[in-house]
Amino acid sequence: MSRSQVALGLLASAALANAQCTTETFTALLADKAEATLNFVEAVPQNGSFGQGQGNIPFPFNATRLPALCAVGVNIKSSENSSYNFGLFLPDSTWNERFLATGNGGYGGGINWPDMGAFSHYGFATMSTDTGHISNAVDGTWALNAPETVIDWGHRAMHGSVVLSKEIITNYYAIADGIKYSYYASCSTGGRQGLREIQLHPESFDGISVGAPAWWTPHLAGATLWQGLYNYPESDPKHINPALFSTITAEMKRQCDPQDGLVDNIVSDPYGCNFDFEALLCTGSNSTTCLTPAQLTTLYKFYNNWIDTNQEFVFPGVTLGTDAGFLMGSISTLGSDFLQYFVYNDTEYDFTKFTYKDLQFADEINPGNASAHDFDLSPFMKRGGKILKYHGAADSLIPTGSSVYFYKKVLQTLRPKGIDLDDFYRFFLIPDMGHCSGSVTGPWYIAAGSQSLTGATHSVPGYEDAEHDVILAMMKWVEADEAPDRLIATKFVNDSATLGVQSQRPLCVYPKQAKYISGDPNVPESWECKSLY
Ligand SMILES: *[C@@H]1O[C@H](CO)[C@@H](O)[C@H](O)[C@H]1NC(C)=O
Ligand SMILES: *[C@@H]1O[C@H](CO)[C@@H](O)[C@H](O)[C@H]1NC(C)=O
Ligand SMILES: *[C@@H]1O[C@H](CO)[C@@H](O)[C@H](O)[C@H]1NC(C)=O
Ligand SMILES: *[C@@H]1O[C@H](CO)[C@@H](O)[C@H](O)[C@H]1NC(C)=O
Ligand SMILES: *[C@@H]1O[C@H](CO)[C@@H](O)[C@H](O)[C@H]1NC(C)=O
Ligand SMILES: *[C@@H]1O[C@H](CO)[C@@H](O)[C@H](O)[C@H]1NC(C)=O
Ligand SMILES: *[C@@H]1O[C@H](CO)[C@@H](O)[C@H](O)[C@H]1NC(C)=O
Ligand SMILES: [Ca+2]
Repeated sequence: MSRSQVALGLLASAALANAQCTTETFTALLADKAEATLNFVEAVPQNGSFGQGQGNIPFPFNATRLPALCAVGVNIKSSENSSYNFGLFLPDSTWNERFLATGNGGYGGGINWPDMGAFSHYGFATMSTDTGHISNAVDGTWALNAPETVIDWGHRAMHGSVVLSKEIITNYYAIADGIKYSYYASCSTGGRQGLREIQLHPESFDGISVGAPAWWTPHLAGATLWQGLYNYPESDPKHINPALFSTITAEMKRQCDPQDGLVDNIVSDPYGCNFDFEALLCTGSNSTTCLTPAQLTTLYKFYNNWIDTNQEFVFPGVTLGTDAGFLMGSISTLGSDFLQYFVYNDTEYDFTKFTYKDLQFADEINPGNASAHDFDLSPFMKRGGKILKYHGAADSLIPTGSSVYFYKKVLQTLRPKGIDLDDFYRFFLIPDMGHCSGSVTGPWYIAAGSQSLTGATHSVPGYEDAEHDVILAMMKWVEADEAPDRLIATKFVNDSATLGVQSQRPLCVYPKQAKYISGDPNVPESWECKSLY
C-alpha cells in the first residue's frame, strides 16, 4: 500500500477511528474484511493482566503488569477449511507509533501474549498469531492430513496477521502518518517465522531481531530424529545415558575453558577448542564416569557435523561444552512427528527406519513451504531492512552451527553481488547461552524475545539503552542508522532483576569475538571485540 492509499484509508475511516477500545470500533474496522471475524475486545487497565488461560496450551499463563491497553482477538479464514487467530495489544496513551510482531516455539500453536506484553512496555502495538492450531511445542500431530494448517504454520498465518494488524493499527489510532516503523522479535520457531517473512515479504518489517532460528525445517527435524535414533535402544553398547553428559560437559569445560584466554567456567570459543575426546575413555572396567570406545563413536557424531551421501553437509552437531543429554532422554517428537505427520501423513510410518533418503524426501516436500532457506536477502536489504541475529553458543536444541551455516550461506550469496553483510545483517554468538535464554555463569540477557528476567517487565533494568537491549539496538539501527558494533549481555544474580548485576560482557559482531584484556572480567571494559586473524 502506498502512502497516499494509507492516507485515503485514514480519511475514510477517521470518523470511527477514535481509539475507543470497544467491540463496535473493531467490528467497524473489519467491516469490509469478509475473511476476518472479531473474537473479542477487552480494555486492560494499567498494571492489569491478560491471557486465555489453560486453553492456550503453550502460553497458559497471563501477561501481567501491562500498560493500559486494548486487547483484541481476530480470526482469519485462510482456506475453505482452515483459519488462524491473532492477538493484538494496543497501548492507550503510551503508543510509540510503532508495530512489533512476535512468534512461536517448536510446533506450538497459541498466541504469545507474554512476549507481546513485554514488548508493549516499550510502547509498541504488538501482535502474535497462533499459526492456525493449538498445541504444545513438541506436538506435531495436528499436521496429519492438514495441508492448509501446515501452510498457515509455515508462513501464511504470520503474513496475513502482519498485513491485517498494520491496517487495524493505522485506523485504530488514526494518526495521519500511520505506523512509523514495523519490527519483529522472536526466537526459535519464532526466529524461523521472522526470517521466512522477510524472505517472502521483504516489505513487512523495517527491522527484525531473531534468535536461534529453527530455519532449516526438514534438516533440523531430521537431525533431531537421527540423533535420538543413533543413541537408542538403551541396550546398544554405543548408547550414552543422558546422565553421563554432565561428566562429558565437565571434561569439555575443563579442556576448552582456558583455551579462550580466560578460566571463567565459560567456553567462549567452542570452535577454537582443540578437544581430546579420548580423555573421556574408561581406563578400567568401571564406566559410570567415563566412556567406552563404542560410546565415544556416539559422542563424535553428536559433536561433529552430519555429512552424508556425496559429502553433503546435512546438519551441524552441537558445540563443544553443550550438554547434548538435554534431548537424549528419549527419541524426541520434534523429529519423529515431522516425518510422521508433516511428510508422510502416516501414523504407521516407522521412524526407526529413518535414513538420509527420508530427509531428502522431506526436503522435496518442504511441508508448508516453511523452511527459511532463501539466502538471497538482498530484497530486504534494499528496502532498508536490518537483521540482528543471535544464537546461544551452547544450544542443545537447535545447534549453534545452524545459525553459523545460515550466515555463511547468505554471505556466499551476497558478497559476489558486492553486498557487505555488516551493512544490514549482524550476527552475535552468546557464549554459554542455551536455547534462546539462560546460562548458569555467563552473561546472556539482552531483553530479546523468549527471554525473561524475574522481577522485570521488559528491557534491561538499569541499562535501558541500545547497547544492552537488542530491541533498542534494532530501533537505533533502523531509525538513526547507527549499527551496533557490539551488544552487552548481562547476567543478573540468580537471573533476578532485583538482586543486581553479577557480570556483563560484550557480544561481538560475528566473526569477531570478545577477548579478555585485563581487569575485572565481570565488567565489559575488560573485554575487546577482536578479529581472530
Ligand atoms: C500491579 O499488579 C501486581 C499483581 O499483578 C501487584 O502485585 C502490584 O502491587 C501492582 N502494582 C501497582 C503499582 O499497582
Ligand atoms: C487471565 O486473563 C483473563 C482475561 O483477561 C482473565 O479472565 C483471567 O481471570 C486471568 N487469569 C488469571 C489467573 O489471572
Ligand atoms: C482441507 O481440505 C483438503 C481438500 O479436501 C484436505 O486435503 C485437507 O485435509 C483439509 N483440511 C486441512 C486442515 O487442510
Ligand atoms: C503428505 O501431505 C502433504 C500435504 O500436507 C503433501 O505435500 C505430501 O506430498 C504428502 N506426503 C505423501 C508421502 O504423500
Ligand atoms: C565406579 O566409579 C564410581 C565413581 O568413581 C564409584 O562411585 C563406584 O563405586 C564405582 N563402581 C564400581 C563397581 O567400582
Ligand atoms: C515456496 O516459496 C518459494 C520461495 O521461497 C516460492 O518460490 C514458491 O512458489 C513457494 N511454493 C509454494 C508451493 O507456495
Ligand atoms: C541465589 O540462589 C541460590 C540457590 O538457590 C541461593 O543459595 C542464594 O542465596 C541466592 N542468592 C541471592 C542473593 O538471593
Ligand atoms: Ca573461558
